Parts: sequence; C-alpha cells; structure tokens
Amino acid sequence: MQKFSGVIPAVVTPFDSTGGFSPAAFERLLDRLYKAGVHGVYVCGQTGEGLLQSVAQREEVAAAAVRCSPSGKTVIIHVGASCVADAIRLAKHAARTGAHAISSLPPLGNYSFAEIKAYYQILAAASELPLLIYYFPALSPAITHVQQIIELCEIPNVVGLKFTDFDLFKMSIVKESGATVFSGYDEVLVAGLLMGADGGIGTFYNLVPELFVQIYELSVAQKWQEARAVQKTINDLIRAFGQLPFFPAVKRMLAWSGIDCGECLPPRRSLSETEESQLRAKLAALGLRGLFY
Ligand code: MN9
Repeated sequence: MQKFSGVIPAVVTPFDSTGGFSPAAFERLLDRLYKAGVHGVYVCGQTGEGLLQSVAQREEVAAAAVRCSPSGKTVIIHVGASCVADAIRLAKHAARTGAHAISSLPPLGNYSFAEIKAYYQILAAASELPLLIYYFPALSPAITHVQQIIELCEIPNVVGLKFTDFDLFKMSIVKESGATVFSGYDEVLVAGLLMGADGGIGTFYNLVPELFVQIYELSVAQKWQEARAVQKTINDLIRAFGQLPFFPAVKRMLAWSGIDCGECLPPRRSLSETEESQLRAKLAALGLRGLFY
C-alpha cells in the first residue's frame, strides 16, 4: 500500500460570485503550492468548504485537483457528507479520477462511537481507495479514548488519520499502533512531527506553504531548533488572525497575494473592510506583510 507522508495543504476551493467553482484560480493555487514543494493536497475538507457544496460540484473540484497535481504527488479527497450515499458516491468518483486516498470527518451530529465506527466501516468497505479517518474531538466528542481511535484505524482499508487535537501523547500512541498519522493543528506541526507524525494537513499551508515545507524538511534532518523558529513565524501569523473567522480571512489574503479565490459559501461570512485593514495592520506590525504582498 502507498505510503502517505509530508506537507499536504487542506486546499481552499475558489468560487465565482454565484458560488460556482473557479477552476482557473484553483489551478493557479495548486501550481503555487506545488512550486513551494508541498507533497500533495487534501481537497474539499473544512477549509475547502466541501460540506457546503453540491456533490456534483465537489466532483468537479476533485477532478481538477487530480488534473493539476504532478505525478508523484498525493491527492486526498475528503468525501464526508450529510448523507452516507453521497459520501460513497464521492469515494467512487475519487477512485475513477485517479486520486490516491479518501478521507472523511465523522458523521456530524449526536452519534455514538458505535455509530461512528459503523459509518467508517461502511465507507471503507465501499471505497477502492484507502481511507484516512478524522480525529477531531472539538467537533466530534464521541471519540474519546485512544483505544477507540486505534479501533477505527484497524478497520480494513483504513490507512490512518488526520489527527486534529493538541494531545500529542495520544497521537504518539496511535502512531505506535502502525497507523499513518497527519498532524492537523497547524500551530503544533513541529511538535507533531517530533512526536512521530508522518506529515501535516492544514489550512494555513495555503498561505505560507514554503514555511510548512521547511518545517517538514528540518524535521527530517532533525534540526528541531531551526524548525521551531519557523513554527514561531507561522504561529505569529495564526495569532494575527485573532478573533477573525479563519476561512474568509485566508481567502482574502490569497486575493492579496494575487490568487482571487472569491468569498466563502453561505453561511460563512465575509470579512468587513475594517477587519481586513486591521489584519493588514497586524501583519505589518509583525513584519509578516512581505509574505503576502
Ligand atoms: O485542516 C485545520 N483544522 C480545521 C486543518 O479546519 C478544523 C487546521 O489547519 C486549523 O485551521 C489551524 C488553525 O487552528 O490549525
């Protein structure tokens, strides 16, 4: 089975003013990310607004991601949906387009662990591609104990997970069980790698892919001190966002840097002009402005 690792941006999906997919902007974004050295893309997750798009449109985005990815890069399609049949349809489509893996959030709602496990069993069995499950206790508190995470990773055709939590002790135990582990909080990528993660998947990778690639390469070379300094720059950037909604702010910053990805889909809101100038001022004060424009 293919080994998954490295720096995988949870790519933004660009939209036009009617909410339709903008393939040209997507192509430019992926081109920039690959030029920065990322190892693949994670498509239509939370950052990519998968759950806010129609299934047909998600298929368009998935096909574009495969088309715009050079060979040797890893394309992971997030297929989670509010309807299991839609998730299966997206999984089958991902295999037909030539993607390398699928991933899914747990079903969102008040489900028990047994129900979440049944969901992943159904999806993994229906998918020709390996599945990365998603551990994200802030969103899905029914998965609590590390043994439960390992149980999900042991489902046939599950290759590993995206681990979005700050409990890296827990993460290291999951890694020891043999699962492929992607660290999901951008703020602690360096720590995740130190504790054994195979790579990272995240939102801010869209903005400063070079910095995430540097952290990964420094971690491979075991230059932790230098890697930590790069993490500090990333964390200054994340902190500059303050209380702003992340995803609309990320889209606005991509527009500043020459890739207009439009606005987020409803119900996500846009940044106000005041918020936008506050963000510019904060980045300037931190000396980070040069990173974007
Ligand atoms: O894809 C992202 N997590 C979520 C991963 O969207 C829930 C992270 O990249 C966060 O946006 C980031 C900021 O907290 O770590």
